[in-house]
Amino acid sequence: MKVALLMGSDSDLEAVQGAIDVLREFGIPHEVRVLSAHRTPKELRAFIEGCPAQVFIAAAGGAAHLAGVVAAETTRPVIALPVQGKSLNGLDSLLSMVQMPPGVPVACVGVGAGRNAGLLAVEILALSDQRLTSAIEKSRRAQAEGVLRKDAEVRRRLEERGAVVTS
Ligand code: RP5
Repeated sequence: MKVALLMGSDSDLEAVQGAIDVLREFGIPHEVRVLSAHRTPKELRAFIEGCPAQVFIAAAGGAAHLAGVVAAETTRPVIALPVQGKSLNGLDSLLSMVQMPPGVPVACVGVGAGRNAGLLAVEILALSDQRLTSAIEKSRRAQAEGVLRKDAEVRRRLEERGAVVTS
């Protein structure tokens, strides 16, 4: 198991799904758990102590302490994934996570940015895995080709409408 993916509630699963998808795409062994910094603090600590993961992803909403609590219990990298809750469009989760006081850092991706959390975990693992580095490079090339195909398609449609698309 390389990545531990923790979420504070099962209601976070939708936001976390993008990270799970990425880890599957890159063939990264991972474990997904619902463990809360507030509601199950003892179980959370026990899990981190026994967990062999090299990277943690911690997703939570509201007063989102999960990532900071995980980071307090380990020196391995922790990626915080703020989840949009019912009240403040996720701004509460984002600020709770990104504003860690000095000494115990977490990396923080955007609100609901599950895929980026997964990709960042893969990039950290790739530091010591050339196969993963190559896989990331291949994925970036495919992504760029997708954008260039859209560029050509948009330009073609605009040309059809008589819009000027070259300077
Ligand atoms: C947080 O409280 C969880 O991460 C979740 O985003 C939020 C709400 O939890 P539920 O009331 O949906 O279980 O701890």
